[in-house]
Amino acid sequence: MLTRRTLIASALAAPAAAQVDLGFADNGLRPITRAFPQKAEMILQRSSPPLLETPLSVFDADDFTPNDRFFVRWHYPFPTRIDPAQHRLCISGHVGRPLSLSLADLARLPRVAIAAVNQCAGNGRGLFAPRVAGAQWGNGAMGNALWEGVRLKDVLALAGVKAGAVAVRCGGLDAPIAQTAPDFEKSLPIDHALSDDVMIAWAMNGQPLPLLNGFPLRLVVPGWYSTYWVKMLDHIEVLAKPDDGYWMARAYLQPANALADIAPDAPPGPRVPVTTMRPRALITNITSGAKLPARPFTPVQGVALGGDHGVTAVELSADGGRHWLPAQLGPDHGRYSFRRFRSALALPPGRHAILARARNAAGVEQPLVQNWNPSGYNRAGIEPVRMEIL
Ligand SMILES: Nc1nc2c(c(=O)[nH]1)N[C@H]1C(S)=C(S)[C@@H](COP(=O)(O)O)O[C@H]1N2
Ligand SMILES: [Mo]
Repeated sequence: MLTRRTLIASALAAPAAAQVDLGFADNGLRPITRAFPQKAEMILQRSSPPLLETPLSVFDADDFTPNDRFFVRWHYPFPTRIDPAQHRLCISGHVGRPLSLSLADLARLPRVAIAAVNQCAGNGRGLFAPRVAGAQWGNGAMGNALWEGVRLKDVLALAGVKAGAVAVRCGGLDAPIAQTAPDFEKSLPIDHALSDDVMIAWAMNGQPLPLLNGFPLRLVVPGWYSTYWVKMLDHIEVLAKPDDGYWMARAYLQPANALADIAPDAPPGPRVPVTTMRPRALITNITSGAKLPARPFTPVQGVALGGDHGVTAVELSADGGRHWLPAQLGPDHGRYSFRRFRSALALPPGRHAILARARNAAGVEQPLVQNWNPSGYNRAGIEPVRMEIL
């Protein structure tokens, strides 16, 4: 399965000129690109290292996001040529037996497959008001895939985690250009690293990982933001003390409350690492600003994610949240997957703001008012779609 050499040739070539309107009020149009290997049409946020966003219409077509439309995010340059036969995953640190595992070694462990949403902690950042610095994503810095591989805990068991371990730090083949910049490494608390659902994946949607999505191996941390889903995974270090590295101690911190919400003019206050995702529903068949012909019922559909618990309900409102109508839910691919919803609303001619609200199995529901924080993380509020019936 992992026999071919992957080559990225024209990856960093100039983008095409087409523009797409993401519905930003004052945040500009985005160029469309087809210039990246193993990727079809994507919204270009940055060429190098690449930031590629999935157009919302892709989520309207399927519960699973095709690999060639799946978003891409890198902090640092990464190798563009990887020989899977030479790749090794090294396990070191607070273990009884340090290991260097080939892909063939990993393939001998019990296999698992989990459908899970990979969502950037900054998904929707470009919609924050007031605006915040960082990649100006619309809501396409996410995707749903069936991930296949092995459990992290089974790999750690091979190495033998010693008593007193507190965290598991993971890193990949990418590296900063400046020697002084910190390597991109992320840690999971030991209890989470040893939980059943955290995976080391080599395939998504039945195919080897695309190079840009982490070929040949990546961490998959279902229910947690994708900053932890380390790509091109090549080293795992078991730590006997908390990770004080830049990417855990200084970056990806959010206000220490459930919604990561803080007033724009408030002092920073206590902060905690970004971890679990919250429920979200996004309407995918109507874009903001659409003008649609009048008909008895206007179809409204989209995708929802439940965060770290499954989606239990999606409700729609066309009157600012006074009345809610339950939408019909599509197939259940497991608690971490996208769940589709569909309904039809009787909308009279005029302007409307359609609201879709998701709830998860823990009873967490999307708030009407958007949360805000200066890093643009954990966007969780309802996303109104403003449209007009002619
Ligand atoms: N090695 C490595 N892994 C990484 C990153 C990175 O910069 N390097 N970025 C993380 C972040 S912030 C995101 S949003 C996801 C994006 O995953 P994708 O490119 O497969 O969509 O990768 C994560 N894993
Ligand atoms: Mo991210």
